[in-house]
Amino acid sequence: MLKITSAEFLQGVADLHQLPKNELKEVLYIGRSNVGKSSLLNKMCNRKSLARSSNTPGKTREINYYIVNNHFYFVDLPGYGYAKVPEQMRAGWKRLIEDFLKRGRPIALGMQLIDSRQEPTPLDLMMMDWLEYYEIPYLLVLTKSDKLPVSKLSKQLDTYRTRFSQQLNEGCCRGIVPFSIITGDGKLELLRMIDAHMNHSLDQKKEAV
Ligand SMILES: Nc1nc2c(ncn2[C@@H]2O[C@H](COP(=O)(O)OP(=O)(O)O)[C@@H](O)[C@H]2O)c(=O)[nH]1
Ligand SMILES: [Mg+2]
Repeated sequence: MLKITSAEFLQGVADLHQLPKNELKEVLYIGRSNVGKSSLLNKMCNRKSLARSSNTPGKTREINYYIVNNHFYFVDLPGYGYAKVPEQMRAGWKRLIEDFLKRGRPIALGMQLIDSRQEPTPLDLMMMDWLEYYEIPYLLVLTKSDKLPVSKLSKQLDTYRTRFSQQLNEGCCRGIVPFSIITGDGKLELLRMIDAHMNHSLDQKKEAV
């Protein structure tokens, strides 16, 4: 089981020329503003405020790199979907994310976060389409699972599994995981999945040599 023993903020990237040059594996955190991205990242690292939990959603426009165990990166992509963001900024976000994905970074796993109480938004679906297109393995992480009664959460999981059965069976979606920073629900599962994908891609590389 993966154990996170150290995690440090490395850099914020606003211009893709600033991306780290080494080839450490990356785990992406993707989701709309306020979905619980910073909270998830902090919880995974057992830290209170490694990733800033912002009160002004839509403000972070940088791709934030964190180095974990001196061995791989957690990459916090800028949140999207904040209603008050001007159209120009929205277009800038889209370009940044797509240019980033096009670069063919060594991405081990994407974490697509969606609020467990809600349906995916059009931008969530667009992100999933991009992950599929670039063949990046990803998880759907249903955040704030503590806010739903157990029976409703399990119903919601069924709904998601049915709706995204094609992505689960034939595409790049590797699972749907409920998560809560309050109860710790999902944390072990996410650590296990990150670990598996990290090693999986290493093995693939070895085989290719
Ligand atoms: N109840 C509950 N609240 C959460 C959870 N995760 C995040 N939040 C709250 O949701 C809000 C947005 O979280 P944040 O991590 O800043 O979202 P981000 O904008 O996606 O980075 C904050 O008030 C968090 O405390 C969770 O698992 N359970
Ligand atoms: Mg945040």
